[in-house]
Amino acid sequence: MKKLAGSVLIALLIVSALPAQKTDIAVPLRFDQYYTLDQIYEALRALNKAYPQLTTLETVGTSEEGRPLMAMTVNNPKTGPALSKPAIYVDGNMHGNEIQGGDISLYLLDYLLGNYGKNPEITALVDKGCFYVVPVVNADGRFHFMADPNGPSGDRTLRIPVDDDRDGLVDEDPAEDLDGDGNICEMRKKDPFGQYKTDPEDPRLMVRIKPGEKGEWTLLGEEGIDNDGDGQINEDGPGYVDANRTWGFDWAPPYVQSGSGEYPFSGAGVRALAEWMMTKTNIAFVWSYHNNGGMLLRGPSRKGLGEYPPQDVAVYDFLGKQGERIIPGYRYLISWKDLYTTYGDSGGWATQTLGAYFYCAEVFQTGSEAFKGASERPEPGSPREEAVRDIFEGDLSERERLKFSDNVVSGELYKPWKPFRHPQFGDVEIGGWVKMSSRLGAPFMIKDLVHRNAMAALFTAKHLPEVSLDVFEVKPLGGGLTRVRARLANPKAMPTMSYLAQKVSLYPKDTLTASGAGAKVVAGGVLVDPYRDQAVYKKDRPEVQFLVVPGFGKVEYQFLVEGKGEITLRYESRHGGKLVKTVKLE
Ligand SMILES: [Ca+2]
Ligand SMILES: [Ca+2]
Ligand SMILES: [Ca+2]
Ligand SMILES: [Ca+2]
Ligand SMILES: [Zn+2]
Repeated sequence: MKKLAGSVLIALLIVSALPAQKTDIAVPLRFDQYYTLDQIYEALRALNKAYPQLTTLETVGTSEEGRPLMAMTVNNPKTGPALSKPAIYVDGNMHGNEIQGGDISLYLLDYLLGNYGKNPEITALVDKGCFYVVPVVNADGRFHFMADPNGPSGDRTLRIPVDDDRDGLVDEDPAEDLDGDGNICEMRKKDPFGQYKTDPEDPRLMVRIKPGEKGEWTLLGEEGIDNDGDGQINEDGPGYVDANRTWGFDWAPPYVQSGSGEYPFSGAGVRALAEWMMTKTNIAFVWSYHNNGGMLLRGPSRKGLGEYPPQDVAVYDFLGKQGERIIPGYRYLISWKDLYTTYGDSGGWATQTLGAYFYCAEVFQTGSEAFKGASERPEPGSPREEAVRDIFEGDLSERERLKFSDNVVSGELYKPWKPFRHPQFGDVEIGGWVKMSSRLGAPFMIKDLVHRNAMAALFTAKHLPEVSLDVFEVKPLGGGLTRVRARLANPKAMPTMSYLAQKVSLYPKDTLTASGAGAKVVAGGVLVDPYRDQAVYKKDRPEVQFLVVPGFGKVEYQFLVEGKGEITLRYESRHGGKLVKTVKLE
């Protein structure tokens, strides 16, 4: 009996030690492991099946290797068609290895749909707005990153063959998983003239030698061999067109911006996605999830593009500061200034071509894998606090990350060095950080990350324009003339058109139109001062007014109408929805 219990226990241990199996996806979704591409698509189909009335699932394009690019729209048709409402667009995984964005996108969908009809705030949000979600932009990248042996930065780009080393061959020398453990780790070789020695604190790590010290190791880079015998190792892996450098605004050729491709929108999937997005004229805000560093980045992507209009900056500041609070440790920053310059990125395109507001979220901080007790941290408020916070959240030492791996996830994140006989280098050692480390949080932390990041997007969705149309005065002036005053108010942060879009007349402004069968509009314009009856009338076609409703504000219009019957005011806006009000003329 005792013996039997022991063997049962051993059997259980063996089962639990097996790698994660493909699980049946059920709604509500679980976020206890990163989903494969197939699981993400299975989850989208499951959500679509569970909430058919609120969701539309589409294939918007096809990747280089023929994988579908799937988009889900959340809209309640009972409150109007999708295009008639302000929309937020969310995507993830534009870089193949930056997989969290796919899981955040799924979480947002699962959260919205699961809480619809249960939580009044979410119900109202879904009823008022529209959500477009594309969990995986680089479908080939996610597929290969997860299915193939890789390091944390592998399979990042699109699968467009490029001759990286200009030897006439394409993709001829990728990195290889020489020891067959599923990871592309690092190679090192014993070398008394090497620049590294064994770390005296942790023999699994190495530290750079100081001047005059004897070396011990030479680092040879990623695991791999010289496949084409050109003397270089791993010099030309699959692809290298960057899905976030090939968009058709401020694109630059590869000698200026590496990875941009031979022409804008080189990627078939990215191009199809952009074409699809252009049909969604109601997109007011775009969120794109990348990793890593804990940043909420706004544009512009390049200094030369010029700072955004101050009214737009105010919108970004308001939403960004709230984002910092929702996701502790993350910082709201400007991409060119605080990070680096980019050409042809999706944010430039979204702001300057769609006229949307845009955040790139660089999710995950290595600081969340720190290994320090509360009493080992400085007292809050001490002068060192800022500096130490930078250490925790920025360049966490390898020693500390390794302690986290050892003590919190049973050593899963790091492979100890092991000897290997290499065809070109002879005796080497292979070891280091595994694929699912470094840029990806340990699986037990997924739920916190996806929830907080999805909630930051949800907060911006709450601040999509929410315009109301109110006819607040209908006053007979005598002689068959009536004065009609209307107010368009918006209690949310986003205006109905970004000031950047207004500045370059990117698309027609909102319209407020007055019409009636027995009525003629003889004058119409902005009501500047209702108390002193000052209006600025439009010269031609006074029945149509062009306008933008500001964030946290209002605009008022005045029409002088001749005749009898009814007058109908119609408001139409790409990002602010559509409204109609009819009033009787006395
Ligand atoms: Ca080549
Ligand atoms: Ca390996
Ligand atoms: Ca080679
Ligand atoms: Ca080569
Ligand atoms: Zn990225």
